[in-house]
Amino acid sequence: MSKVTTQREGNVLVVTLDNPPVNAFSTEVRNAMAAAIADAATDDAIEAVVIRAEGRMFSGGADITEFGSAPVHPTLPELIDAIEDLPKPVVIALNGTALGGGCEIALGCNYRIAVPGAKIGLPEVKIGILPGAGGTQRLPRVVGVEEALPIIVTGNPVSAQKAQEIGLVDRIVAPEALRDEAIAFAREMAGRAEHPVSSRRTDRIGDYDANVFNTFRAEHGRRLKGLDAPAKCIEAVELATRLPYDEGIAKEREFFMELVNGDQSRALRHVFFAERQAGKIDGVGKDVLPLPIRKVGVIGAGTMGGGIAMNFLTAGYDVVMVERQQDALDRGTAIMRKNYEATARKGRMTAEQVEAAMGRLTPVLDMAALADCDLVIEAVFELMAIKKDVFGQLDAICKPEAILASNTSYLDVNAIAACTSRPEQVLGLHFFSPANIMRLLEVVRGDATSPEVLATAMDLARKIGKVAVVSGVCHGFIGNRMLGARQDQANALLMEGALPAQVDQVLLGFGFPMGPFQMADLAGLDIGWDPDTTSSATVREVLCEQGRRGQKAGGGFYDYGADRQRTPSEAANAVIRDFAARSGNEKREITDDEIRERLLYPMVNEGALILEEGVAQRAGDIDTVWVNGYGWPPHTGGPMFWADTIGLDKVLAGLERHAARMPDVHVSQLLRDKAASGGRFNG
Ligand code: 3H9
Repeated sequence: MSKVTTQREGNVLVVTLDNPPVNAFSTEVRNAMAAAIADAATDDAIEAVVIRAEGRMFSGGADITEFGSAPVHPTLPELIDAIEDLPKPVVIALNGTALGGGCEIALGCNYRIAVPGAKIGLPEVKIGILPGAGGTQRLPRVVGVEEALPIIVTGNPVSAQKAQEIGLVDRIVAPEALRDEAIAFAREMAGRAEHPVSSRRTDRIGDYDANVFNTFRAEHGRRLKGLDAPAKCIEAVELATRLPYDEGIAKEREFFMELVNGDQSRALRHVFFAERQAGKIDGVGKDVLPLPIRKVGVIGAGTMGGGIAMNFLTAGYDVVMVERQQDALDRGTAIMRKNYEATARKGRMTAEQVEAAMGRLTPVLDMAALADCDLVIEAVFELMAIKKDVFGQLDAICKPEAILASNTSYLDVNAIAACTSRPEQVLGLHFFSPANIMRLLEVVRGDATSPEVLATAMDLARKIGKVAVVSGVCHGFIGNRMLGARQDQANALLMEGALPAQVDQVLLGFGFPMGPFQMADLAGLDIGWDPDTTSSATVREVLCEQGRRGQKAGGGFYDYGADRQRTPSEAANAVIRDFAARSGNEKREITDDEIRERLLYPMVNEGALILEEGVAQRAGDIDTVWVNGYGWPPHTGGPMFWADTIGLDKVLAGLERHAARMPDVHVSQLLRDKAASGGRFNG
């Protein structure tokens, strides 16, 4: 079936785009649309055009899969120019989301109408490019510089209402009336002699605060540091204020080509597709339908349990939350309410939504209340004996068809499943703290976990807004296992003469939001530390014994002031130096390059082992875990994509160079093979 069709409605030509799933402007679509516009130009019976779309949105923009190959004519900018140059009015009817090229095509039309639920935006910056089909030059001319800058530089869309306020949309109409209203609008405009043409408008662009660009750069400086695309976006908008349209558009094209062929955009496009690919489970086809989930049980009302429960409450599920003591239950419930209220204060929830979410929560002390839950997730203490006990009880209490999940971060899900009479209905659902905010969910597939249960977990993850990645069973699954490889080296580096601030700084410089020792301080050094059995055997133990239990205690690897700012700690460094002196290592100057290689190459190696063992389905899944759960900078694509980019032979050579200092790192055969053949982890 054709992806673009035309219908005549009297003197109006209706051009309909139908290219599921997101109506992307592929080569085929661009060709067909250009042909329709050419027909409209030559047909005297046609006095106006309506562009509309079928499906659940208007368009997700250019077809990103076509990036990286030579542009094919008509390009999107050429198509949009043809629409703008048509000497007959063109009305676009936005039936929903219109992003990137979808928004740019709207800017090329004379009139824009939208349904109330439409979201309109230019998210190109999020995939490391700028709007390259006129967006940076037309949008400021239509809405003014102050409104255009955040849309282009943050990539966040605006609602139809906001779009109308700023002049991006002319009318808002009900979805069921959209087609007819668009035709009526086009007919109404057909009689006029003049129509607004975005590229020729001068009424909105001249009047802006001269400091707007510098203020914007200063306000967003930290978030945009190290990224190529946002800087180019700002520059392009600035040029729109200074250059004639044709010259501005030539600069936009130049910037676009530079960015789209750069490493950052390649990496960000990889992240985009890897996240979507991660939702697909090898061997579980679309014919495997998810099981119905209406009521969810959560065991534990601590930070983790409460955060997990909030995900489901927000998404409209009924939740039963179980604790052993009334005061712990009350405390947990109060924190959840406080978190919701904070969200409401930021304008991201209404007071009614807060009450509705809390109204769906049933806090209880008795596990028997879980009997009719469709899914129960336990977030109790991370000890196998306790988990086994809980699963044994759940098996007896829960209805036979209920799914039982553990939020374990490290433990053997197969051993947990074996305590039940329904191992096929048991799996791991590993949330990341704070569980109501972090996007990652590791779905841990036990040997016996059924395809239906896996499909249900992936479907649920999508419904609660998570990026889900399937992991096999191993100690720490994908994320924590690789984190362990990094932490071993971070600790070893301290014993060889480095200090926490130097190690952390290297990762901050790489683009991580925090380094391993900052992270340890934030989590608390006393996780898993027992004052009764402490033996002063590790730096961490001694720091805990000294009361340096992390940021919450005012000190850990660093000292913290009242503002929670870290400063290097003489006391902690003395402990480290003392251990280093007794380690037998010769103290030496360690370069930042060595630190980066020692921290990151063993992670890549661990990722390769994880792939080799089949724990992860694909390299992109590992990247998705690290970008969404551990702050790996997305513009480098995740550990495996980054390794592909710098070259696997280089990674292998680095591992071999440092081998004597890393006796526990066993180099993966997969890495060796790929390095030898010039291969990549990601396709
Ligand atoms: C652009 O327009 C450039 C111009 O400025 C200049 C050009 C010269 N292309 O996300 P979903 C696939 S740049 C190709 O699950 P949702 C996606 O991979 C573009 N494929 O749906 C998935 O495939 P699969 C600027 C795309 O409803 C399927 O569609 N635009 C594209 O949750 C469903 O996607 C953007 O950056 C695409 N543009 O969300 C917007 N978009 O089924 C990028 C999606 O095989 N897209 N696919 O896994 C999005 O943000 C979301 O996909 C959207 C829908 C909000 C549209």
